[in-house]
Amino acid sequence: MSQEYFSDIPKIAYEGPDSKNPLSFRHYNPEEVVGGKSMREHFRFSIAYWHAMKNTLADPFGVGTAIRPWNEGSDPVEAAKNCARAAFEFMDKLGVDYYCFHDRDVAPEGATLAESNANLDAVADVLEAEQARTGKKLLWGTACLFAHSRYNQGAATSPYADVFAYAGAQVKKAMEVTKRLGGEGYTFWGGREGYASLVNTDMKRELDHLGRMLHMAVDWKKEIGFTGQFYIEPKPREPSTHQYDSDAAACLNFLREYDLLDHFKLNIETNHATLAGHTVQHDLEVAMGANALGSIDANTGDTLIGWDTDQFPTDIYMTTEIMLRLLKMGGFTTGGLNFDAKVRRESFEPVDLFYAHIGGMDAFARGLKIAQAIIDDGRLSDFVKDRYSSYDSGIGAQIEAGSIGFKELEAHTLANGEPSIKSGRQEMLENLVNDFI
Ligand code: XUL
Ligand code: CO
Repeated sequence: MSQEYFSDIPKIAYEGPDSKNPLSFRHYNPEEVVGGKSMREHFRFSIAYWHAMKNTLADPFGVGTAIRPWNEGSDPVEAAKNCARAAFEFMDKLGVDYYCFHDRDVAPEGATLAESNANLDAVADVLEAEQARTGKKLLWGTACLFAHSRYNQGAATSPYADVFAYAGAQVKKAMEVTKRLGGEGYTFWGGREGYASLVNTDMKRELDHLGRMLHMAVDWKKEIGFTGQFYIEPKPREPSTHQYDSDAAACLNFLREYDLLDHFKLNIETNHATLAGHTVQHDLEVAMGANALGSIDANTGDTLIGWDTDQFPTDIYMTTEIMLRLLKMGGFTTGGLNFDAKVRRESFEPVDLFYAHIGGMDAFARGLKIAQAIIDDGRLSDFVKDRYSSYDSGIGAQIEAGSIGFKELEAHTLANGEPSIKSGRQEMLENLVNDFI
């Protein structure tokens, strides 16, 4: 290996809950088996290249603060190659197996599409070599269709057909590079696929165009033999005022309407669900109900700020809620837990990237152990099962089977009288969950 960027940081090891070493895992023990599977297999942790390696920590009020020596240098493609090497050194020391990227995170945009594509190929050579050297893998790739000024009014939903064409060309290349690197998925996050105002927007036409773009991607996937999973990542707003993929339910409706549901799953991001006025567990349940939960962008927001602050997840209640759903689903297949999170601009040193990821991984390890204990205990799921048990036989079973209608419901009610119902016991169950935390 060439230059070391984290020479003063050792490989992060599991030291157990009593360790006082902040550069160690207290709970994430990759080979420890929980519920029949190692922690490493449960989580399939991934770093988000754009945040971990590239984010300068600028905000709307101030310049970047981050010290990131791997991004320095006068030749942008050489700097991008150094960044790629630093990313693998980081993943290796952290013990994370996967990464995710946008095309423009890993290689700089050139003056033309041809130049941008050549830059991407040149850096992909390094990524491929580093993957082979370390065994690390690409969880998913994506195209950045929101940063360049040409996309200021959208990409697939831009009013300008030439912009649609540029975006399609960019997705085509990003898919090819993702395939070349053995990517297990490909994500579509509709950064500016929405509107700032309806005063100048033909919404129906824009939605049709978005459907067209995704169909073209499905066609291209077949043509090049890319077998990774496609994901849509819901988010209600920011940067656009309204984003068409606003939440899990809106995405599923869009996919059904445009006959795309067979080809896509959802990549649910914690704080996007919160911004949509839901909880992450809500959007996970909506996705699971349609058999469409594919992957998770793990982060958290700050309710006092209300922006997409992309903070590292440290809340054990939240990780427990996420892991309860993931265990219920039987775990990831192609997806994983991608830390779409950035350190605060006050935490500007490279070592802060380690503290942040260690914290997220430990929080999920605790969430997993707690969720498994709640499942093993069985009282919570038994309660829910019992709550719906009137549908297991009699009139309930007939309703579920679709074998009766209003006439039978009327006859039943006339004979049955006033229904007897039981308490929902919310507080008792909240106490029960707390007993495990
Ligand atoms: C933005 C966001 C993106 C996607 C990938 O809020 O989450 O980084 O994950 O485009
Ligand atoms: Co995301």
